[in-house]
Amino acid sequence: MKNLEILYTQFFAVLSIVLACFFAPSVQAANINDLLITEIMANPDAVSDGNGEWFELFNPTNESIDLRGITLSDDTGNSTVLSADASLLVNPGSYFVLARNGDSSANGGFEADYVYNNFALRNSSDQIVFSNDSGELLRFDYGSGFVPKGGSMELMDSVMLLENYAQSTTAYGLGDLGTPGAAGAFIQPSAISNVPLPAAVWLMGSGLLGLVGFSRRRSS
Ligand SMILES: [Ca+2]
Ligand SMILES: [Ca+2]
Repeated sequence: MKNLEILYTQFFAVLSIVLACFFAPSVQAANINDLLITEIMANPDAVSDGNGEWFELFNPTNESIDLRGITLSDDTGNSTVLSADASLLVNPGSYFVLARNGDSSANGGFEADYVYNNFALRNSSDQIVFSNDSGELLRFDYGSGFVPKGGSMELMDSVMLLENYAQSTTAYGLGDLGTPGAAGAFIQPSAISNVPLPAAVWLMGSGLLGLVGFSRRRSS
């Protein structure tokens, strides 16, 4: 009877470990579509649009996301490939500012993380689209009435819906309103974990417990 109990425990311990290995979920790497477009300055007032337009990304995951080789475009002919010598990383929990002009003495007074060409943010309606060879990865559309003069629109939530953006109230540089590269005045999206606690951990744990129970019975 004791031998049967030991066999029974041993069987379930091994079964648990086999199941844990079999069903262990693959860890999904953070991707472009995890990024949030947290701020858009389409119509600066302190300087020209050609100098002062920018938009901001936030990486809410716990992994760096590489923008290198990604195409930034709209639906009306603006298109540019984001290039870099090595990588173009948006770090975990960090903001990243893409701008038309990286010279802080000419762009209204902010630091850009990346300067793009052949991409403008129209003051009426426009799109910000990130894509690669596989297709679109991230998209934001805005229509007429969205863009204020001399102020950015900041995301107040973790969902990129038009109604979740509001005009910034914080001045930067020459006096336009916005928080390029920093948290805004509103509730900011918080960093989230993109790696869920795998069920395998629980299964493995139960398997190890089974083995512990087995060895204890043996020693007793
Ligand atoms: Ca503009
Ligand atoms: Ca900001």
